[in-house]
Order: sequence, then C-alpha cells, then structure tokens
Amino acid sequence: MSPKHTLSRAHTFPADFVWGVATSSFQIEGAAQADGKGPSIWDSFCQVPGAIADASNGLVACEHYDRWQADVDLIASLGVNAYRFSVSWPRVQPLGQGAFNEAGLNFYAQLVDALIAKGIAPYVTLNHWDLPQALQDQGGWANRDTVQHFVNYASEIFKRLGNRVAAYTTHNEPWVIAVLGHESGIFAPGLKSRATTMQVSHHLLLSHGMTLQALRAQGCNVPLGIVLNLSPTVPASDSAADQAKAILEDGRLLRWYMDPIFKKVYPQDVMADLGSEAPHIEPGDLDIIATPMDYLGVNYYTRSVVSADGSWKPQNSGLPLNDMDWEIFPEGLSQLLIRMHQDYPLPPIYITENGGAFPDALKVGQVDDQDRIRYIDQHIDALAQAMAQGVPVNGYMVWSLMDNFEWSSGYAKRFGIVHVDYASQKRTFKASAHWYQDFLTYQRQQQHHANAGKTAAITGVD
Ligand code: IFM
Repeated sequence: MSPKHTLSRAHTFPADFVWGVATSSFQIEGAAQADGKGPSIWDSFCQVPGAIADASNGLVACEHYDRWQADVDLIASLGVNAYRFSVSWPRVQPLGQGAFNEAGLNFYAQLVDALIAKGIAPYVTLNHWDLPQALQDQGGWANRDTVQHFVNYASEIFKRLGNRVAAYTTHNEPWVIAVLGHESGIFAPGLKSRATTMQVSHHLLLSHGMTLQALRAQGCNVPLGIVLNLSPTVPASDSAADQAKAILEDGRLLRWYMDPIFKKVYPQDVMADLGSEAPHIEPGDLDIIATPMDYLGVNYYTRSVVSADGSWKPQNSGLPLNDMDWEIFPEGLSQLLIRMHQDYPLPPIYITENGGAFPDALKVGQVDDQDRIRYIDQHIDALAQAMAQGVPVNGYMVWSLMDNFEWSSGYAKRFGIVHVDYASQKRTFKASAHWYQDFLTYQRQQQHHANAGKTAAITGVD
C-alpha cells in the first residue's frame, strides 16, 4: 500500500523545530469544583439555557485533572517534543485576587515536572478564557482593575513554575474573548456590546504588555508572547462594498492586535469606524502594549470571507468544509504568514493551533480520520512553503491532543487526534495520531541522515 498524505514529507524541518499538541484547561480538565477551585465564567455560561449546543458543561470534560499522568504518557507516545496547555486561573486563585489555592498550583507544578521528565517542553498559556467568575461579577475584562489582577496571577504562576517551562503565553485569542464573548455573545460571558468588546480587547492587550514587563522584572528568562487567531480576510465578491468590508474586518481581526503590539498604534480605519465605541486608552498604554515579545503564536484554521450584506455562506464557496462548516484552505496559512512577514517586524512564529473537527466514527476500536490527516498534511506543507519564503517559524502544534469540550458546540464536535469515549474516558489513537507519530519519526530520520551527511563531509568520509 502506498503511503497516503505525504505532502509534508517533502520538507525537512530544522532539527530544533518544535512539534507539539495543544489543549486548554476548561476544555479537558473537568474537576470543576474539586480541591478549592473557584467557578469560571465558562462554568456560569454553561448553565445558561441554550448557550451550549448539547447542554453540556465542563464539570467532567476529559477528567484530565485526575488522569494527567496517563495523559502525559499518551503525549510522550506521540513523539512530540512540546505540549501546550493552559492554567485555569480560578483553579489557582479561586476569586481572581487574594488567596492562591495550593492544590491548584501543585497540579500545574507536577504536570510541568512530569512533562520535563519525559523530554516534552511545556508551553504554558495563562489565559485560555476561563476568567474567575468573581472578577466577572466586578465587570471582568471591561474593568481596568482586572489588568492588575491578571499581572498578579501571572507573577504567582511564574514564582511557582519559573524558568522550567519552555514559554509563557499571556492570552489565547483575545479577539475571541472580546468579540465572541462581548459582541456576538455566543461565548462567555455572553454580553452584546461593541463598546464593551473594544474596551475588553484593550485591557487584554494592556495586561499582556504589563505581564511581560512584570515577569521579566522577576527574572523570567524564557520566551514570552501572545497567541492570536488570524486568517486572511477576503471579500466575497469584487464589489466595492465587499472589498471595503473585507478591509475593515481585516482591521478588526488582525491589525487591531498586530498594529499596537508591533507598531504601537491602533488602526485608524477601525478607530474611525468605532467612533464613540472606541476604547478608553490612557497615556502610556500603547507603550506598554508594544513591549517587545519573544515570539508570536498564530492559531490558523481557515480563511475569513466577508460580504457587506452578510449573505456569504461557506456552503457556496466550493471549498471542502469541516464539521464546523469552516472552509479547508491550507493556502491561507502561507498567504497569512507571508503577508505578516511583509507588514510587521515578526519575532519567531509558532503555529500554536491548527487542526479540525471532522465527523469521526469509532468502528471496531478505530477512527480512520483520513480527512483530518489530509488537513494536517496540507497545512504542514503550506507552513513549509511560507518558511521557504523567509517567514521565521519555529514550531507547529496540532489542535487538539484529544477530543474535548468545544465551547458553545459542547462535546459534539471532535478536534482530537486522540478519540475520547466520554462514558468510559478511554483514549484511543485515531489514524491521525498514528500519522503524526509516523511523520515525526520520519522527520527525526531525515535529521539523522542530514547530520550523518554533515559529519561525513567534515571527516571526509563518503
Ligand atoms: O477549541 C478551540 C480552542 O480553544 C481555541 N482555538 C480554536 C479551537 C477550535 O475552535
């Protein structure tokens, strides 16, 4: 049988390239009320009737809080050299300010130690959306006080995990927190106000910059950065209205985050469009936001197509769709990275999430998810093409290690390369996990051959 999905094998990546899998606390941990953990905004949001498609919640999830040791073994068996996960703020500081929770801090300290012992680099995200509900009760990210609370929390995490981890990420996908959480309201905390959305996004960015400064002042010498969800934004047609809308949406998705971080300014066109809904910005805020970062994480899933009248539907595009009805568009990853490289002075980039939900079927103990394999293969290929054009990419992480709580879609959408049977909590490698494992072995062999070649050249052996 000839090997399938081998586009990515045409490329040999640098020996120190980071290959990982990613998860987040609320999506996998469960144990939502165990060992002193406080409630997060997602615990509350799950109780809102109709908020989650299958009316599920994070009470049990993948029971990772109890099964973490076996999960570390699972990660190690994939052959990855990195694992990206997040710390649940309310697990380590139940009210988001004041007392810390020893049990929660210990959980993450043990996880980090176990990963390191297996040769897996821990990539720690400080905020993957599960804000303590007690802070939301005081206005959440719309309240400027939350910025300092986040810095205090981040400082405590650094005190406990220190420079043992591979990198710290301040926030995961601030656009999602701001827009889906506060404008469309389909994510926690479920608000619908554009002015609040923009204030939230400013506070997230401000807390990002302040955290970089605070952690460095404490002696942090591991890379610090942020993770953005980015896509190329294209007009649905070449009408002037669609094109203008696409430029504005690009401003709201990409430039609203990239410009202040790399150019110390918010995009003028978005500001003008916001008018009185623009955020309140204090003198010096932009200097803080633009604090130099060590890396940028990019989460890429699909492109964004916009029409002025909102009528565009992915079903009309002709491109294959995944189980979320997102277009599968690998070229978008190279286009995005090349454009970013042209427009911004980029630090090293990590693709911190890439993957897809597909309608997996577990048959006789196996999930033959060829569509997911094809997706990952095509995207690694697209990534290599961007690197060949000079984009500085240092790593790639599959979303996700295992099936988990997919936010407002509940457990119905499966992104994992490892299948989770939620009734028994049994983990089963899908074909994509085997494929990724084989791909990583192949990469190591390529490295080995390249090194052997170098040694031979140096010593004159042929
Ligand atoms: O599951 C999410 C993750 O939490 C953040 N990025 C997108 C993924 C898929 O929707």
